[in-house]
Amino acid sequence: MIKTDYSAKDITVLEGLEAVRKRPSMYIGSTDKYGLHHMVWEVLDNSVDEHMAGIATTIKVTINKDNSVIVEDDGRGMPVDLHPIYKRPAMEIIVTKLHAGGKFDNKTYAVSGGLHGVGISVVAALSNNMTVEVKKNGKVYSQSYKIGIPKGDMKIIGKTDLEAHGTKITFTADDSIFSTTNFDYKTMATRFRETCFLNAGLKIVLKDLRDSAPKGHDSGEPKEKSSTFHYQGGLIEFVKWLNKTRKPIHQKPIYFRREDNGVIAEVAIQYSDSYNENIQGFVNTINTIEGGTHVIGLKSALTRVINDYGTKKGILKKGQKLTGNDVREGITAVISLKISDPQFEGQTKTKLGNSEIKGIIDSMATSALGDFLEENPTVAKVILIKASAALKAREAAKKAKDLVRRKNALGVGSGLPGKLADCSSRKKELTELYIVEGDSAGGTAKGGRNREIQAILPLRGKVLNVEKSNPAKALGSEQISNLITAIGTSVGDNFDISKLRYNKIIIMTDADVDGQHIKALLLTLFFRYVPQLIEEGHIFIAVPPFYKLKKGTKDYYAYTSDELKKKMDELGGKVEVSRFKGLGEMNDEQLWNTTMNPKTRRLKQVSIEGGVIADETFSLLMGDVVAPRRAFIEENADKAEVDL
Ligand code: 0RA
Repeated sequence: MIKTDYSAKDITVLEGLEAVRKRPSMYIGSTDKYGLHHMVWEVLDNSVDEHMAGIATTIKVTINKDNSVIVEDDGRGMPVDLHPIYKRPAMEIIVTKLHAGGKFDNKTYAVSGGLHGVGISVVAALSNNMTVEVKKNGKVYSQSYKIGIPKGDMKIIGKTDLEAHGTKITFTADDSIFSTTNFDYKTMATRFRETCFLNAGLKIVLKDLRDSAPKGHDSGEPKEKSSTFHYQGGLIEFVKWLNKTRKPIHQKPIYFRREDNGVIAEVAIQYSDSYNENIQGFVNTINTIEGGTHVIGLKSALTRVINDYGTKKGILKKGQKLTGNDVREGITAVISLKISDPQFEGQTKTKLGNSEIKGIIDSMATSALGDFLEENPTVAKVILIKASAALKAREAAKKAKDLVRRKNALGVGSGLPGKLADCSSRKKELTELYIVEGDSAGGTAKGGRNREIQAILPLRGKVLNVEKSNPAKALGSEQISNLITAIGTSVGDNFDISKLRYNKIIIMTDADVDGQHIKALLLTLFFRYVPQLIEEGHIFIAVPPFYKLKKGTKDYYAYTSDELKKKMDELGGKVEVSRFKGLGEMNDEQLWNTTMNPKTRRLKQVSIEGGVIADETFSLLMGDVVAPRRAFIEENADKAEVDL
């Protein structure tokens, strides 16, 4: 029978789990909201593996009222038999032993994996409680753990159908480890949708049992939120979904799945009439936001195949050659790889490094894409027409640029836009560029600024929506070219961070609808043309105060209604309160005090999570299709944050 005294082996186990609790970030990435959600991804991955093995069909994830989470699958069920060496139930070993994640059956099928692939034991170690229930052999087995230590032996707690099988894991994240234990429905829904796109046929049902009605708003019954994700079409449905905010130029996505040298590659591509390139890579279901050899291989094949086809069919004239950017204008693509030993590199470990993959994918894609174009001449033709248009626009833009360059060579001056009121210091780490809406606010900002470190670039009128303009037109527009010149880095392949002229680039607009729109246009421009500036934290939003308080002859400011209340209590007596409507209402000194003085102002740093969500956000915000945009704006209307 099961022994209850602890042997030497068990002590090693405890030491393993202590290491996890001592340095949780090493195992789960962080102890903030990202780390918290990684706990769910880790547990889910085991259930997804059961789907990949051809057993599980459905995974149910429930967020309970107390923020505990249930992940339940209909897979084989965690093994419950005695472990031959440890002489304990296998379930207990899997949950309590670090890196026992390697399943006992030496599985080769399972290639899903969270960021760290650390397994269930890490989640158990970082949970106040974990309960595992397994259905198999007509019985229900269960064991509970506290910070990874069994609360008691595994027990049989009931009977079930002889056919029933599966695992149900309930865990409560340890609030002494995590800075938050509040799960975010949208983060989870987004991840599960992606998981289901990448695993055709898998169904994930997400339920939120927390009372989601806003506080103080008594709606009677608690609202139950639920979403079901299930895509028979897998990647094909994924690209269509990514294009839901765009207008596709062919209905049927290009699709292929090939297996070669132990690499399983699946690719789906659909072009839209937009000008963006959106290629999402996944390796063993991990979104490779930083790209890597798989994406390089695909791009290389795409450029070659489309050129060859165009030349062969006489669509391209002799000597005409499409560049990679030409053939990728308007592309939405997903490449999903299953490989046995992925090497992840880069800052966020989301770049595939395996060098052999480039050639493997290139040759697979060359043959598969070639076949597709031959078999689908209508689709092939619209893609070639689109790429040829990009080529023409590029050549026209180059001519225009050469002309400007010649003019500049003849003329004098710094080449900086005339509208720019530059700062005097060239110590880059200290300097800031304020992009200001309108000449009048620009004037105030010029008056109020610290001219040593703060430069002002006033914008006249609207910025072009780059989501709806081709690169030649976008970069040719005066407004955008001024902005890019002032920033200094150039764009695209010419981007050079060492040429950045200011450490902080600060968008300062009114808090009204027009201001929001300009802000969105600028952020779209930055995201599409100089995303590195966002990634490296150079882009900020200035936050002007919302309220002005006047007592006697003195002015005070408040940024939120809470602050307003506090300030009024503090001041006491007769206080005049007004709402700041626009930057134009302030004089130089007020603007400096409230919004520009580095010691007292508020800035929001713009950040993006990257990958699928970032592209969706911007194409939704600024793209062609109106209905989903309305949903987005309504859903986010109450969020003051611009952190996209
Ligand atoms: C080890 C071996 C086997 C399955 C599992 C673990 C397993 C773990 C989890 C965690 C959540 N759901 C899960 N489902 C399965 C294979 C067992 C066998 O071959 O019978």
